[in-house]
Amino acid sequence: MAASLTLHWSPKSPYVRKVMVCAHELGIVPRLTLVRSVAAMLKPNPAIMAVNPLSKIPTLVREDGLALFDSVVICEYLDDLAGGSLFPKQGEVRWQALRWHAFGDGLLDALILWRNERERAVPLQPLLDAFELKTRAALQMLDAEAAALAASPFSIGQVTVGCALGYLDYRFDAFGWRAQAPRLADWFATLRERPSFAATEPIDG
Ligand SMILES: N[C@@H](CCC(=O)N[C@@H](CS)C(=O)NCC(=O)O)C(=O)O
Repeated sequence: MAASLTLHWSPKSPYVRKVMVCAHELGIVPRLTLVRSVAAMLKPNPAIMAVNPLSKIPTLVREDGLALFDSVVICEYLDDLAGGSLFPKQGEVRWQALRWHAFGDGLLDALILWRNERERAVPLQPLLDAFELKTRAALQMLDAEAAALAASPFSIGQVTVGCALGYLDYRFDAFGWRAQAPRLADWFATLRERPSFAATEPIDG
């Protein structure tokens, strides 16, 4: 029987969602043992730190004890394990996939810092303004690339951009991103219908 993999997991984390979307796409969800893990910047979690000193999720622990992180590495590992094509090996499609992957991750990093700042007792307004400016610009760029996102082979690029948009829905509902990026919104509406995305909608709890 194939070795099982333990994933430090939360239904709220967009980076964990990337991993789960990949696992669904690759048909290897049954190989994952999910361990509900709380990772909070202000409260390092000893259970995660035992395998990942950075106390971040996702962290994947193999049966031989090796812990893999972060989501970038885990997603590629799962793709390799399953013989998938979420990480195109060569050509222009590879660079486009990696570019969208990096961009989606960068947008998520900004959104998470934005949310942290927003929730402070006295947020720094110039920082909030800067995150909003970058997010609007990111949406503008992705909206211009909506046709390319739809036409390119499905890859880690679409997975990650989709998880970033899902996080906007989850934590920035009032921001109304769809009105700023209508073509992207249409693309995302189709993406959300994929079983891998439908099965991993963020939830509280
Ligand atoms: N670059 C990392 C980011 C992971 C990350 O920041 N995860 C958050 C949860 S959404 C976390 O673990 N935060 C806890 C912390 O920063 O201490 C990845 O792609 O996996």
